Amino acid sequence: MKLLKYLVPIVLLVAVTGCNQTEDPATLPAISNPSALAASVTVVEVDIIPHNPANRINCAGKNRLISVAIITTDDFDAMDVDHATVNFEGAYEAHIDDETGEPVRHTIDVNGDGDLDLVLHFLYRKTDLNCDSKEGCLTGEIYLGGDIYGCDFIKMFHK
Ligand SMILES: [Ca+2]
Ligand SMILES: [Ca+2]
Repeated sequence: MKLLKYLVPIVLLVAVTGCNQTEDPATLPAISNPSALAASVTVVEVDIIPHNPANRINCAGKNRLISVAIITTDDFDAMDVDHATVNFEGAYEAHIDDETGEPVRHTIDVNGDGDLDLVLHFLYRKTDLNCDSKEGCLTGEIYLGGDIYGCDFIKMFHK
């Protein structure tokens, strides 16, 4: 079972030493930066261009699609992610269903571990990436509540 993912949100900036699964945020001492407590975010494993460990992207190819996978792990089920909310460097899923107008959901086991992963496709020119980018990051929402965040490196090249 993967119930732990709901019980152990990773609180960015706050939980340096681990997960505060029993502490009520209201009982935490006041800190000077309120934004640090604003939201709990689950950090997810991201694989830019699955099956390609080099993650090389031709930054002259403005119309190319960049595939990005959110990987299911022991602690996180990528199937819980609302794909329509996933924003990768300013872009959303490029494949839109002709009939419904909704973003198409792609679930593929990209790393062959037996668990389905969520694969998204982003039009390069709709992203904020450029030839100097060193990584690509995404944010998104979980159907039952909560946010995700994850990054992977990119090696831009120019022909
Ligand atoms: Ca990759
Ligand atoms: Ca998998």
